[in-house]
Amino acid sequence: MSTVAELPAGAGPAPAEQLAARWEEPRTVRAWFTTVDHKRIGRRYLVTASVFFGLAGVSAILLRTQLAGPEAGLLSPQEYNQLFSMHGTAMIFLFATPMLFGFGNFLVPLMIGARDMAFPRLNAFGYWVFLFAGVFMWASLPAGAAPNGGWFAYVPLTDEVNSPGLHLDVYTLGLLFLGISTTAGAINFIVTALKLRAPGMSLNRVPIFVWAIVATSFMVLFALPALNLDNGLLFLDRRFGTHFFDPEAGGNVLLWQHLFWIFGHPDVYIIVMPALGIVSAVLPAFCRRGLVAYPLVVLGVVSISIISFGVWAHHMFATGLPQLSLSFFSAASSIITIPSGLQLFAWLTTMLLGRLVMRAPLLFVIGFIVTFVIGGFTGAMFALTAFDQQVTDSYFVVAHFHYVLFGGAVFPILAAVYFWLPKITGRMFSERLARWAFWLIFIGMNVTFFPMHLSGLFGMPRRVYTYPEGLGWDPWNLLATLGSYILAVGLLLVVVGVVHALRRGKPAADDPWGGDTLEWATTSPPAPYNFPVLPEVHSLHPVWDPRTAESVAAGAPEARTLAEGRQTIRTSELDARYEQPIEMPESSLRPLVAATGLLVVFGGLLFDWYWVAAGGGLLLALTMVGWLWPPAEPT
Ligand code: HEM
Ligand SMILES: [Cu+2]
Repeated sequence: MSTVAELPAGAGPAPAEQLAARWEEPRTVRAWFTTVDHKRIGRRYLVTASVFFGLAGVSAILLRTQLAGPEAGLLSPQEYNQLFSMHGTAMIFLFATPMLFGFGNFLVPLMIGARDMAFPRLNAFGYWVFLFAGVFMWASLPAGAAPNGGWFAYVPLTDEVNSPGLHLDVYTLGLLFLGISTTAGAINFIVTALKLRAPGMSLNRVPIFVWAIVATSFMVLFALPALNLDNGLLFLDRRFGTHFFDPEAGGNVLLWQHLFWIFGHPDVYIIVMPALGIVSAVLPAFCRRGLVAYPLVVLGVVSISIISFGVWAHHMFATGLPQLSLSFFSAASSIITIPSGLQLFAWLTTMLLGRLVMRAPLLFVIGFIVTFVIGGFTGAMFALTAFDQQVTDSYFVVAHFHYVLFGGAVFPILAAVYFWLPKITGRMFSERLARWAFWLIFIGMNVTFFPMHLSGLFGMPRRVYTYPEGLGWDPWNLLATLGSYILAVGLLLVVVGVVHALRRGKPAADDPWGGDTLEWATTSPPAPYNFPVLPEVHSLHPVWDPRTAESVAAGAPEARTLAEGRQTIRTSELDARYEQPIEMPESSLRPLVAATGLLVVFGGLLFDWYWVAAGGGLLLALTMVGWLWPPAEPT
C-alpha cells in the first residue's frame, strides 16, 4: 500500500505556498461566518446534527422513563405527545439526513479528488438554513408549542379544529424551511459528483459512498416535493381555511397520507442509503481487499432508489385500500429485499474473502449488519398485508423501525465517526474507549428495542403516555427502559472518545487504515485546498494504485496544480475527461444573510406577522441579487 506522505512534495514548495495564499482563511470571527470550505461546513453539519441527536435522545430517555412502569406521572399526556413527536421528527429530519450530508460534505470532494463542492456558497447557505430550521423547531419545545401530531402528522388529527395552537404550524413551516436546505444540498452533491471528479475517475471508478450520496440526492429531489406540497396544503388549510384535506368540502383525508408516504418511504432509503455507502467504504479497509461485486452493489443502490418510490402504500394497509392495491404494494415491498440482500451478500463475501482487522469501525459495521438484518426481517413480515393489519400501530412497529433506523443509520454513522475521525481531526482515538462504547451501545440497543416486539405482539399500542398494570406489558417496558439507559451511557462514551481524541489523541497518519479512496491520499486533516496536485485516477482503488502517486509526483502539469487561482478541474460526466479549470468563489457573508432572511420569513409566517415575513423575503431577494450578480472581469 502506498504511503501518501510524499504526495504533497511533488508540487514543490512554490505552488503549495501559492495555493495556501489563495485557499487559507484568516482566523477571524468574520471568517467563521463567511467560510465556504466544504470541510468546515461538513464538520459543522456533523456537530450540529449530533447536538440535535442529543436533544432527541434526551427526549427518548424521558419517554422511556415515563413508560418504565404502569401509571407513571413523570410526563403529562400533552408533554408526552410533544416529546415523541419532536423525538421522531428530529431523529429523521434534523439528525439522520443532516449527519449523513455532513459526511458527504466533508468527503465527497475529497473522494473524487476535487477542491470543494460545485457550489460552495450554496453549501454554506444550506448549512445555515439547516441550523436555523433546527433551532426554529426545537425552540418550540420549551415554549410548549412543539409539534404534537407524531412525526407523520396525519390529518384530521392535525387540522385546525383538532389541533389548535402553533404546534402543527411549527411542524409544517419547520419542515418547509428545512426542505430548502436539503434540496440545495442534493443539487450540490449531484453536480459535484458529475462535474468535478478527478480526471480519469470514470463512472465505473466512483467510490460506492459517492454513488450512494448521488442516488440519495436524486431521491431527495423526487421525494421531497411531495412532503413540501403536503405541508404547504396543511398550512393553507389551517391558516387560510382552504379545504384540501376536508372531506365535507370535497377535500380528501387520505391525500395527506399518500403524499406523506410518497415522500416517507423513499426517505427511509434516503437515510439508509448513504449509511450503506459508509459500510461499503469501511469494509474494504478492514478486510484488506476491495469490495466484492462492485457493479452489482452499484446496481443495488440504483435499483433501490427507484423501487422505493413504488411501495409507499405499505404504510397505509390499514386504511381500507382496494384489494388490488394491497396486493400490488405488498408484492413491490417484498421485491425490495432483493437489491438489499444483494448488498448484504456482497459485504458478507468481502468479509469471508478478506483478512479481517478487528478495529472499532469494523465492530460498528458488524453491529449494523446484525441489527439491520433483524429490522429487515420484521420489515418483510410487514410487507404481508395480513400480518401488518395485526400489528399496525403497535410497539412491534416501534421495534421494527428502530432496528432499521438505529441499525441502519446510527451504527454506520458511528462506524463513520471512528473511521474518518483521524482524517477530519488529524487525531487517533482510543480503541479501548471505542470498544466499550460499541458493546454498551450494541447491548443497550437490543435490550431497549427487542422487548418492544413482545409488548407489541401482546397488544401495546404505540404513542400511549401510560398503560394500566397487569396487561402483560410491564416487564418488557421496564427492560426497554433499562436498555435505554445502557444505550445512553454507550453514546456518551462516544462523545468522551471524540473529546479525548481531540485533546490527547496521537497525531493521525495520512492513511491510518490503509483505505483505498482518495481522501486517504492527502494529509490528515487535509489542507484547505485538499490536494496540492489534483490526482489522475486509473482504477477503482486509486490509493492502492501506484499510478496515482506518480500522477502527483514532481513535474505534475500546471493543469492539475492550478496554483494560479482558486480553481478546481471540471471533467466530463461519464468518463471524467479533462474539460477545463473552473474558478471557485471566495468566502462570503451572503449565504448567512440569505438564510437569516428565510428565518424571518418563516418566523413571520408562524406568528401571523405577514409584513415581517415580507421584509424577510425582501432581504432574501436583495441578497440573492448581489449573490448572482456577475463578477467583475478578472484583472
Ligand atoms: C437513542 C435511542 C432511542 C430511543 C431510546 C428511542 C425511543 C423511542 C421511543 C420511546 C419512542 C416513542 C414510542 C411511542 O410512544 O410510540 C420512539 C419513537 C420514534 N423514534 Fe426513537 N428512539 C431512539 C432512537 C431513534 C433513532 C436513531 C431514530 C431515527 C433515526 C428514531 C426514530 C423514531 C421515530 C420516527 C419515532 C416515532 C415517533 C412517532 O410515533 O411519531 N429513534 N423512539
Ligand atoms: Cu415504507
